[in-house]
Amino acid sequence: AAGLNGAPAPFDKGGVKVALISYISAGDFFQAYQAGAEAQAKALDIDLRVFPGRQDAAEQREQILQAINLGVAGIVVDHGLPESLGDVVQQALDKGIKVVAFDVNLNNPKVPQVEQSDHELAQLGLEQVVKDNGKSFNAGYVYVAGFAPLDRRNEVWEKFKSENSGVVEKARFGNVSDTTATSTADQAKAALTANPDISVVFAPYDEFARGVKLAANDLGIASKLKIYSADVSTADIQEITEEGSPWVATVATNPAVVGAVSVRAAALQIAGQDVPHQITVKPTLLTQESLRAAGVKTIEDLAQKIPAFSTSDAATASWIPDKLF
Ligand code: SR1
Repeated sequence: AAGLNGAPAPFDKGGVKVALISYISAGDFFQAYQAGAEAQAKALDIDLRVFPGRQDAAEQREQILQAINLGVAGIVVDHGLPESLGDVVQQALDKGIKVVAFDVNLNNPKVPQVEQSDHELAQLGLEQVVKDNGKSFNAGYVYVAGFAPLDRRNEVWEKFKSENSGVVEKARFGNVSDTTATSTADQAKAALTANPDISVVFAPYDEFARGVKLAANDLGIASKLKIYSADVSTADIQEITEEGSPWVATVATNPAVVGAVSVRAAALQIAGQDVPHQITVKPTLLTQESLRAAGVKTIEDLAQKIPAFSTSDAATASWIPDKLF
């Protein structure tokens, strides 16, 4: 380890051990998040230990204990179930390990919380829904309770429905697993077959939207449906912009930027510097129309056109390199 010139201890010497402990690793969002965390760690000469997520709460707990035993200086906890993490995270804090949480409410004043401004994300998506469809339509809604970002987005959906009596939720479904898109597709097929009058699906997670699109294509109803999502990846951009795609808008951050912000928040704490308790990376509305018009084909294209897709000013300091993408 070479260390960083002008950085505070222990980053002046380098090789600081940090663990990234995820609940989910499968899917574009989580792979890009991890890649961003790795890029930021490399720039800080951090020895990042990545523990893969397998949607297994017991394994994630065990991984936190393993990280404590490895003698890490910091832990980034990416998603998970708060009820199975509270006590092991407290053990880490008691040992002086700095902890950052992304999208899991650890409810601990010592743990900064990173999120993508999920209320705003859902609000922007639903404003586009109204712009395209008015305030009276039959909807499908994809949701799985218990994931902090989905629960926050759900609060906005519930409020939206209560304020718009013409919006009727005809079906609710969803699954989060290592095969989220295909299992959601099976459920969507059943829901859309049983409710042929659904014209809008709010699917605020890209794996959900991918599943609904698969179902719509299989059923031959893509031209009668509009899908609104969260998240973006190069593969998503391809699916949104292809001819005849029912996936008409998404609201997203660059997940790699969010991964980088999470590692920076851990680094700042390890260096003894202040980090706000709530750290937000703001999302941007991306419509099918705007992506096509701008000729955007990849996340890299987005990063060139929209500054928020290449970097964030959250959790920065003069000694932290933050131009990574
Ligand atoms: C199962 S939770 C999935 C969400 O986590 C991140 O916040 C992404 O935006 C994704 O939509």
